[in-house]
Parts: sequence; C-alpha cells; structure tokens
Amino acid sequence: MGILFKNGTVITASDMVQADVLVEGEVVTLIGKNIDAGGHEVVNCKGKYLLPGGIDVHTHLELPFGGTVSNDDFDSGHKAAAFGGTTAHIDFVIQPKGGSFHDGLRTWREKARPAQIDYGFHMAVTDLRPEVMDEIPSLVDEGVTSLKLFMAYKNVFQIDDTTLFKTMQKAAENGMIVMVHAENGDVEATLTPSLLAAGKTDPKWHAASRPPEIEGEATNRAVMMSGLTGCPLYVVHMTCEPAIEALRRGRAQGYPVMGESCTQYFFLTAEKHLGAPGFEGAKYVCSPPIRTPHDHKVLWQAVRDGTLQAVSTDHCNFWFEGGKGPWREWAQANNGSNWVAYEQQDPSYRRPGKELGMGNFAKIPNGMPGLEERMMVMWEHGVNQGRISPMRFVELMCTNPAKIFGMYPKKGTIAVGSDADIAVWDPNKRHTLSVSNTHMRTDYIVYEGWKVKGKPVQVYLRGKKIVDGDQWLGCNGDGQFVPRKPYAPVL
Ligand code: DUC
Ligand code: ZN
Ligand code: ZN
Repeated sequence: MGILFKNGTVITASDMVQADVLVEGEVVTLIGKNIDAGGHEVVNCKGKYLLPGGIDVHTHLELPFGGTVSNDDFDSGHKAAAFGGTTAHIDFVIQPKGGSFHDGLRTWREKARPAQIDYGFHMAVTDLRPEVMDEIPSLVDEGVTSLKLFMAYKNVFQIDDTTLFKTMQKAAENGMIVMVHAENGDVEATLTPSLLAAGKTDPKWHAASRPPEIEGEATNRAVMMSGLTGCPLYVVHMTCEPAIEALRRGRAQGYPVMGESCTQYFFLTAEKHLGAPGFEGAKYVCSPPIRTPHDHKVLWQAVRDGTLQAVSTDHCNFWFEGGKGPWREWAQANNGSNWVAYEQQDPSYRRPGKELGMGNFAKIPNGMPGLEERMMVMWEHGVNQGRISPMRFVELMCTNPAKIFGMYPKKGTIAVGSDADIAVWDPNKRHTLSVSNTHMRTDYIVYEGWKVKGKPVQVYLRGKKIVDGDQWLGCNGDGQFVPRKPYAPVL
C-alpha cells in the first residue's frame, strides 16, 4: 500500500501541472492523471500545491562561534525546518585547527545523531596543512563534495589566498565545488579597531566595519581564481551590488561561478534594523551585514535574471536575552537534547548570546534565525508579489540546491524515482510569523508580525508524514545523511 496524493498541482522547476502522485515506500513511483486509488492511503490535495521538500544548503546548527554556540541543533533545527517545508539541509563542518577533516566530520556526525530531516555536510577548510590537503579526495568517498573557505574572520576561520587557490586546484581535480564566504577579512580587521577607538561601538557600526566594497573585492578575487583553475565556485550569502556585479562578470566570461543570497538580505536594512534603538540592532548582526533597499532590488533582479541560483538562510541563531531568562526553561521543556547535555556538564552553565557584544559590536555573535521562515517569506514576497513564478521558486529553494550540490534527482524535485520529500502547500493559508509560534529555539525572529499567505500544511520525508498542521510526527533518527555526488553540474 502506498500514499496517493490526489488532485493536487505538482510544481517543479519546469512545470506546474495538475496530477496525482503515488508514493510507495520512500520514493515517488508514479505521476499521472486519475491514478487508481486501489488500496492506497489517499491524501486529498484539491486546491493545494505539491512542492518538493525545500533544501537549505547553508545552515550552522550547534556551531561553536563568537564565544558561544548557535542555539538550534540537529533536533530543534530540523523540526523547525520541516514546519517551514524544508526537508533537507547542508550544514558546515568546521575543520578543527590542528586537526583533520575527519576529526571535524566525527564531531558533526555526533551532533547529527538526533536528526529528524535529511542532511549533508560541507567541509570548512581552516588549516590546510599538506597532510590535510591529501585528505581532500577521501571526502568525496564520504559523500562530502563541497569545500568552504572563509575569506573573512581573521585569526578565526580566515584562510589566505594561497590556501584558496590550492584548494580550488585540488577540488577541481576531484570534481568538488568550492564555496566562499567572500569578505576581505584583512580590511575588516583594520576598520573595526578604528571604529571602536572612535567610540563607535553600537550594533549599527557593524555595517560600517564590513562595507559592500570588501564583499565585492573578495567575490571578484574568488571568481577570478575560479576562472583560472576551472574549479566550480559557489559564493555564499551575497548581499550587495559590487558582489553581484563581480559574479555577473564572471558568468559572462563563462567561468563556472554561481551564487546564493539568504532570505534576510532581501528585506532587512542596516539603517532600520541594525540601527534600531538601544541594543536591539544586535538581533540583526550577521556577516556580511544586511544592506540597503537598493541592494534588495539588485538581489531580486539577480534571482530573476539567473545571476543567483539559490536562496538559503545562513541560519545561525543566538539568544538575544534568552540565555539568562525564561526562554532557557522553555527550550529545555520543548526539546534541547544538547542543551541538557551542556547542563549536565556544568549545572551553572548559561549559554551566552548577543549580549556578549554589549559595548562592542565586534563581539556580537554573528547570525540570526531563519530556517523555518525561508520558504514562506520567499513565497509571499517572491511568488505572491509577482517577482518570481512558482516554478522559479521551486528552482531556487529546492531544485538548484540539489543539482549544484550533487543530490539531484534523489532530492529537489518530484519525479518518478525521487525521494518522496513533499510539502503539501496551501496557497491560501494565512499565517503570521512570530516568535510565539516558531519552532526554532530562539527568543526572537527577524520577521516578527509579518503576514504570509501560503504555507506547508503537511510535510513528508521520504514518504513519512512528519508535519500535519501544527502537529509534529517526526522522530529523532528519521533524518539520514545524504552522500553527495562529485562532478555536479554548473548552472
Ligand atoms: N555569518 C554569520 O552571520 N553567521 C555565521 C557565519 C557567517 O559567516
Ligand atoms: Zn559566512
Ligand atoms: Zn554561514
């Protein structure tokens, strides 16, 4: 007996058609008109869309960063993702300094034990010693086919140009893709102390310490190296015109370069959000910084004209003040596997959050929540407001991420043989985004009070229903690691 999704409209990157979808076991086995219900469980999808489960290729779950650890883990983050229609994500393993890639992988595999949705790993290169360089090909055997390098965060994650270039050469030889966080960390590390010395310590100065030029410069550098080495490049979290222009030039040259932006960069501004009164702006500190309404227009244009291939979140959330308030108890009561583990190690432990940067913007942990809202917010402002078609939405949120990162067609589409990761999307369902109804482990969201029309009402992971309205049906351990293929296409 299978599950028959009847009378829905199936949306893929190329089509939007009324069809029935039969799922048997974990995969889609038939798509067609008037499929016989014979013995199958029927899900009436009249008036609903059937979307492939979303894929967020840029998350940081339980990341030790900025003097603390990001809040959502492979338990809470997965649940939140699924409530937003996302059924797979790729998280960044960080190579420990002095350690190997496999040391990093071991740590992240341990973190992923409670997985509730499917996941993959990128490998962040922080310390490319010769023996570590030799480890690169073995990552492909482990299903890890993407290497990430930070051109920023001096003395923390930042690599130099030699490392970037050599990694690209090696990646190209092995069919891997290189991802970059493109900001010139040396310039940032020069600007920041002078701002602080001038008494410019509030959250809003974070934007001045990381101006668009340093993003444009670093993007251009990585794009040129990609052209030189032939290594496919994916620039993460692009935010502004100089960076988009660098990517556009590279693509016009025929270089194998691609890019994403993240939900927040289409909406939030440095002036209003980072500049909010008091310490409120800390909620919005992420790197690169949120920019201007002009940059929002540039990004929308870039997703429309194909300069950008995907939209992800860079989900990396820290308490605003919950680390010391009632939210801590809320988190414990709701989930909190790792939370409990930390408590057990030290009963007086309070996970710090944004308050670490009071009086010094450079010490505010970088990042914000967004994993749950990505698809709803982009549907509302992309599809409902006529900026992109439903097919382009699916392409950006599901299909391109799967293709670029070697998961297609297992993931990222609804097709015979694909995993039955399906979001039953009600285009008429109205919802108000709020911290009071989020499933993320957070004491704030950045879209508080925003109204959306269009929401997943049921979500299936490989044929198993994990979300039904407000009800959670998933289980720890349901989520599986997705080994990814090398030599993925350049889009
Ligand atoms: N930027 C963020 O804002 N958070 C996590 C890492 C990053 O690059
Ligand atoms: Zn980054
Ligand atoms: Zn990131």
